[in-house]
Amino acid sequence: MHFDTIIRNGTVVTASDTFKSDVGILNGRIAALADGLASANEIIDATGLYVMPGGIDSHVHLDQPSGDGIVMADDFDTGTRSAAIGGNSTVLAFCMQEKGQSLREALKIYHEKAAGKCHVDVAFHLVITDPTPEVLGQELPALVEDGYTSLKVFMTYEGLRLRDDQILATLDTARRTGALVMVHCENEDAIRYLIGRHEEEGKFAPKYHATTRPVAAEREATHRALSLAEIVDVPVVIVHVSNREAMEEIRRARQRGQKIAGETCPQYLMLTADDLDQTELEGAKYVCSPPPRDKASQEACWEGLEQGVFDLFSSDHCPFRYDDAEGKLNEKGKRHFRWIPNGIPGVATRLPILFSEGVMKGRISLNQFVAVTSTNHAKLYGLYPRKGTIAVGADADIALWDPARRVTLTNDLLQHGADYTPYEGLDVQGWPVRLLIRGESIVSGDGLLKQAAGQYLPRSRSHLTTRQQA
Ligand code: DUC
Ligand code: ZN
Ligand code: ZN
Repeated sequence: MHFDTIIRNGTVVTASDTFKSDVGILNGRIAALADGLASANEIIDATGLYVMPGGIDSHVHLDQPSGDGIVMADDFDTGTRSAAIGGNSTVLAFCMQEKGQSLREALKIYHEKAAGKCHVDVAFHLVITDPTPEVLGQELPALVEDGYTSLKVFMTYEGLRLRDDQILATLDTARRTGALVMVHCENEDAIRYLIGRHEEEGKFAPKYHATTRPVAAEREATHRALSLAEIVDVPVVIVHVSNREAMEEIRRARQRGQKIAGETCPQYLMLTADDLDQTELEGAKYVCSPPPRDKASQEACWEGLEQGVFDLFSSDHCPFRYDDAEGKLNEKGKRHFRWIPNGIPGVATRLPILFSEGVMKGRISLNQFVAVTSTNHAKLYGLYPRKGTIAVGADADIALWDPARRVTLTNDLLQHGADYTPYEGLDVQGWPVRLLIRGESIVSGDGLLKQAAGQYLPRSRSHLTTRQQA
């Protein structure tokens, strides 16, 4: 058989297996996994490299309106460029419904933002901020049929948060339609109350972002979200879990028999609230929600990854420039933590950090790495088996990893729109030296070889909801 491309002499790693094999690629798909493949237009020598599914980052914010005068640092061009540099072949971005807006209108806008700009494949989660009877009764069911099979709801942020009855109604629609709901779990009323108290006490520095969003506010909301899901009998994903108490809520709900998924992110393994407590306004760089906690919370999140409490390791890439009037240091943000936009960049650093800190330091296996960074994302969000694995018939979305390559993370390397990385100066071992998407080489070395080759991906329903449906 003659292939377009053969990847030769590498070690293939999937979520379940590690084996020596050549990979034959034809028409953008994996056509053969066997030794001694010989004939192809292009032969890539992967001696000493791991041949892994391209990363799938299912939690990425790009070109999202972020409040008065605040501009997100990445659009679909820079954000997906950075994703590719970091070894990702697919990202799932959020399409945010404005109040009063139909979901179709919102999607039209986001498709226009993305059109012709994406360097990796892209799909959208819907963010439901206005769950009117029309949105839940008509629009959402039709959109799930059209391949928008997941959505996010917020329990925090005035203007975004849903009340419990609205969450229940949204969950119920998800149950009927087979959509998968992601929940941002923090108790808004508690946070509001604490912000008020901090204001009375004259506490305005970035570090108070963390003290106004305590673990108990996340734990309580996590428990409530899981209880609401249990009441309606529907799966949910608890996103960006930062600490042990919230994680244990997930474990307990599973023990009760609930079908749920959990996600954690690099910031909860690598940062703490102390990073927000720095001279001048440097701490603003680390403001995200939920906030990074403490060393014990980092250990808990590692444990959650090792033990499978977390299915997903995502970046929650939500980039703002630091030294910028439209970013972290906007005029109001300089005076009060409450106006510092929430979010940090991380789409390019997610995989190298977990590879280095997790695989190379012996905390997780190579197969766990692939599961939590790619395969589980594909399964949970309706892209499997086309995406997320190395198997005959799958898209040839392949990252070649050099486990020996040492890199010091610097902002310039990441090619995103932010003017900083929270991980500046971090030494990592292991790097994605080449990325193929649907068989085409997109990244080699530190540069993009091909521009805007990404495609939009309509999705099937989640493995979690299809098993649940009667
Ligand atoms: N939640 C996210 O998922 N991302 C950024 C901000 C937030 O609150
Ligand atoms: Zn969130
Ligand atoms: Zn997010």
